[in-house]
Amino acid sequence: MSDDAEDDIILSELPDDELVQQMFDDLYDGLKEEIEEGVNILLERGWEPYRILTEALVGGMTIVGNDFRDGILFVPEVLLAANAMKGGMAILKPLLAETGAPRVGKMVIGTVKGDIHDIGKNLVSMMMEGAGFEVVDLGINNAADSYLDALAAEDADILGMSALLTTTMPYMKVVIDALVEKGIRDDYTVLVGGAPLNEEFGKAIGADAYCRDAAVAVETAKAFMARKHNQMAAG
Ligand code: B1M
Repeated sequence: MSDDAEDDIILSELPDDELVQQMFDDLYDGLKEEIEEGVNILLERGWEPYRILTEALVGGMTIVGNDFRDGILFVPEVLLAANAMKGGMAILKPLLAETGAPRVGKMVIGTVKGDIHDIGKNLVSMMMEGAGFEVVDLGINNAADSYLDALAAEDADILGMSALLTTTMPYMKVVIDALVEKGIRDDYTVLVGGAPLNEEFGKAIGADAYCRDAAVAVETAKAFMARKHNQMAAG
């Protein structure tokens, strides 16, 4: 599309389906302001924040991911797309957290050492907060000590780890082994996630569960907390 044609598009005049398609294009092009505008328009039209997140933002990022994989997009473009996505997520974050749910548990989460991908982790944090969990986000590139120190300092229930690279996912086992070594493995529920992981890997490294996406992370965390409360009630 020519620049002129691009200039002519008025997002607020597009019907929902075309607006979402346009947001896919804008995310692809790393246009943060347009993404923020699109999110606000969908909110004004009554879309639930979670629907905007999954259908417009994650949907758009999937296209970016595929073209990155296929060598059509490169790191600088993907960084711009990630930045645009973060702009949209920042608007949705307080709305997702606005449920007024009571505190159900506390989670420490971070991306593992050597890995700087944080979009998925941030999404998990947002969804967990939205479901009433208190979340301590350690950011990216975390060594085992960083997780262990935070778990102790925060009196957390859950450890969440994210890895997006096949080269960094084995580090999750290093962290779990460090918990075992300190004799505190059973004090925490360990949940792991990230695109290259699967159920089998989660089991093999000794995690309590692998979470395919943020929604599964919330459901799994809730289930583990319910079990913990039942055990405590049973004495
Ligand atoms: Co990177 N990168 N990247 N990258 N990147 C991938 C992961 C890759 C699959 C792309 C590809 O080739 N197809 C590939 C990995 C290949 C492999 O390991 N087999 C790859 C590569 C190779 C690299 C570099 C090495 C590229 C280079 O420099 N040559 C480099 C590594 C840097 C490093 O970490 N040391 C790199 C860099 C980058 C950017 C900086 C440009 C950028 C990251 C920006 C940022 O995060 N701030 C980036 C991006 C954006 C991607 C892709 C395109 C998108 C990732 C993403 O954000 N997805 C990605 C391709 C892809 O995954 N299709 C790719 C959207 C997000 C919502 O999904 O993160 O899967 P995801 O999170 C989901 C679930 O996985 C789950 O829930 C989330 C929400 O539903 N989940 C959890 C995730 N963490 C969880 C934790 C939990 C629970 C669930 O705990 C409880």
